[in-house]
Amino acid sequence: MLASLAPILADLPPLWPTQASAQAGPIDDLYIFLTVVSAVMTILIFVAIIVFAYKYRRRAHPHATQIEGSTKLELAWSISPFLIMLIMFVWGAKLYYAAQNPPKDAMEVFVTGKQWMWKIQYPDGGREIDELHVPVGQPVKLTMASEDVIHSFSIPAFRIRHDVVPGHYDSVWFTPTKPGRYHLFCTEYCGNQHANMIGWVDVMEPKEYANWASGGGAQGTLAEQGEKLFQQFGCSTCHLLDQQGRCPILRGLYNKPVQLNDGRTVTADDAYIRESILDPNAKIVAGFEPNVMPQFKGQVTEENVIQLIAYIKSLSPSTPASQQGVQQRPVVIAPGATGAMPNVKSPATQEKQPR
Ligand code: HEC
Ligand SMILES: [Cu+2]
Repeated sequence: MLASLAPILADLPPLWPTQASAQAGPIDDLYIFLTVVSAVMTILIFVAIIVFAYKYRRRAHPHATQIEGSTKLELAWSISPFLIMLIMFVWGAKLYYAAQNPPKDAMEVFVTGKQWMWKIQYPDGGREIDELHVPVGQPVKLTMASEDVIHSFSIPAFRIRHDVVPGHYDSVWFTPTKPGRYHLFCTEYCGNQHANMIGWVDVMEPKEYANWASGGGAQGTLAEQGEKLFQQFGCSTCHLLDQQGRCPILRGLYNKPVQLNDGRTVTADDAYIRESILDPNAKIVAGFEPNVMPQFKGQVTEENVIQLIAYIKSLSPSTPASQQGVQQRPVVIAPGATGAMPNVKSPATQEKQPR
C-alpha cells in the first residue's frame, strides 16, 4: 500500500516553489517563522490540555479546591506573545514596505488583465500575451490595469501576487535571480475560463534577453504608438504641443505638480494622466473649463491609455527639473475671477523631481 503511494508522492510538486527572485528568500523566512510559531503554540496548547485533563481528573480530585491566580504567570503569558507578535509585525511591515517601493532603475513593463488573458506591453513597443520576458538580475516594475473584472497577478516562484482592480493602476516589482521558465497565474476567480488564465515568465541571461528584445515593436516604441493614437483620437487638435489655447500643454507634464481648480495640487503620475483621459471631469486643471475635453472611457482601451501615457511621458525630458530651464512646464495658478479663460502663470517652480 505504502509502496504504491511512493510514485504519487514523488510526483507531487515540492511544498515550496522554487525561489527565483531576490524577495523570495526573505518572504519564505518570515513564512517559516510564522509557521514555526503557530506549530509550537498549537503543540503547547494540546499538551497542556492533555496533561491537565489527566492531572485534574475527577477520580483523583473528587472535591474541587480554590486555586488563586498568579500575577507573574499571567504577566508572562501576556507579554511574551505580545513581543512575538511585535516581531511578526515589524518583520512583515519591513517586507511590505520594500514590496511597495520599486527601485528607481526598475525596468517598466505594463500588464493588462482581460477575461481571460494577460496582455504585456514593453516600453520598446513589443507586446505579448500570457508571456513575460525579463532579464535576470534586473529589477522589474509591473504597472497593471484590468479591462473588465478583478484579476490577481501572481508569480509563485517570485513570491509576488497583487490584485488587479478595474479603474486604477496596481503595481508590483521583483528582481529575478534565476534564469528559467516560471508559471504566471490569475489567482482571483474571474469567470468561467479563470483556470485558463495562465502564462509563463521567461527569465533570460542579459545577453540572451538583449537578443530577444532587439526585435522591438513592429509599430514603433510604446511612445510612438501613443503618438499615433494622439492624432487618431483627435487629442492633438486640442492639446497643441507648444501653444496654450483652451487646453493645457502636455509637454513637460509628466510627474510635475498640477494645480486643480478646487485648490488641490496633484502629481501628474500615470494614475492622474489615466484618469484625465478616461474621466476628464474628475479633476479640472486650474484655469480650464470642465466639459470641454470629451470622455474617452469606452473608446480607448487600457492598452491604448498605456500607449498615450508613454507618449505624454516622452514629451518630458528626463533631466532633473532644475536643469530643464525654459522647457519646464508653467504652473498655472487658479484665477480669482470665475470662469476666466486666460490664466495667470507663475514662473516655473523649482520642484524636485518626484520619484
Ligand atoms: C476638445 C478638446 C480636447 C480633446 C479632444 C482632448 N482634450 Fe485633454 N484636455 C482638454 C481640456 C480643456 C483640459 C483641461 C481641463 C481638464 O482638466 O479636464 C484637458 C486636460 C487633459 C489632461 C490633463 C492635463 C494637465 O495639465 O493636467 C490630459 C493628460 C489630457 N487632457 C490628455 C488628453 C488626451 C490623451 C486626449 C486624446 C485621447 C485628449 N486630452 C483630448 C481638452 C481636450
Ligand atoms: Cu483573472
